[in-house]
Amino acid sequence: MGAVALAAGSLQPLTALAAPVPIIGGAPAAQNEFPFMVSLSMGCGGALYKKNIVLTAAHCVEGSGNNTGITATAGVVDLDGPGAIKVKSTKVLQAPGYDGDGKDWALIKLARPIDKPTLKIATNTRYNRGTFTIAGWGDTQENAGTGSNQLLKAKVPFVSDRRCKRHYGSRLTAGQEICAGVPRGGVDTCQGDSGGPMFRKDDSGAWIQVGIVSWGDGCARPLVPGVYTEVSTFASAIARAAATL
Ligand code: 4AZ
Repeated sequence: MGAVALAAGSLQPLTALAAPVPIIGGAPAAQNEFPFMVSLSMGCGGALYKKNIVLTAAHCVEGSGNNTGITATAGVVDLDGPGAIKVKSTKVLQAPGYDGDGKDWALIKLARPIDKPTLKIATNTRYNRGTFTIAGWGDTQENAGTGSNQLLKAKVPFVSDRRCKRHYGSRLTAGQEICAGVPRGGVDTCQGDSGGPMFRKDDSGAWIQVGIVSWGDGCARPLVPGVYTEVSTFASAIARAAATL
């Protein structure tokens, strides 16, 4: 669905009782730490691809065409806090050929530009490795159903297609999907994080988006990675689609 649900799982350390945000493997993001993060009113996350275009997941939208029914909220970590920038959508473009299996990307055109930094997307497989950052306002536990008002962040390592298929088998569309997760579980995206970015630093130290939160079996389960849209595979299609909006 929406934001990055940094799923905690149920095994919380006792010290978590005293901590302000008792999320295993997750932590609150600082104001302006990820200025490209967007919360979408249908309960998904997204990232500013252009100042007036949000990149999100295809499964977060209902098709393509004029659409003024989505509100994007940016510029804040606290969705209820002051200073939130809220802009309505004008159009939605769902990945051509999307049928629920792979191709899980979509673009949302905004009624006006948001004056925040954009997040560049990976255009080749070079950064499809290493450790990724995930962020979002999604559920903090599997089946919590509530989401978080605060933007949360966590780090998850790349998981190879071969290892990811040990759990998902042929349900994983290798080449269109990239997996990430901690083998022991406890850190993950979850419902409400869908559409949000998975990103890392590139060689110049700039954030680069390598994934879009897409799906998984539950959240933060041991040996069950999260599945993300492989952005590099769709980079040219995304650029071409954006140019038509
Ligand atoms: C969801 O339902 C969802 N653990 C998103 C991410 C993951 C699972 C479910 C990955 O939107």
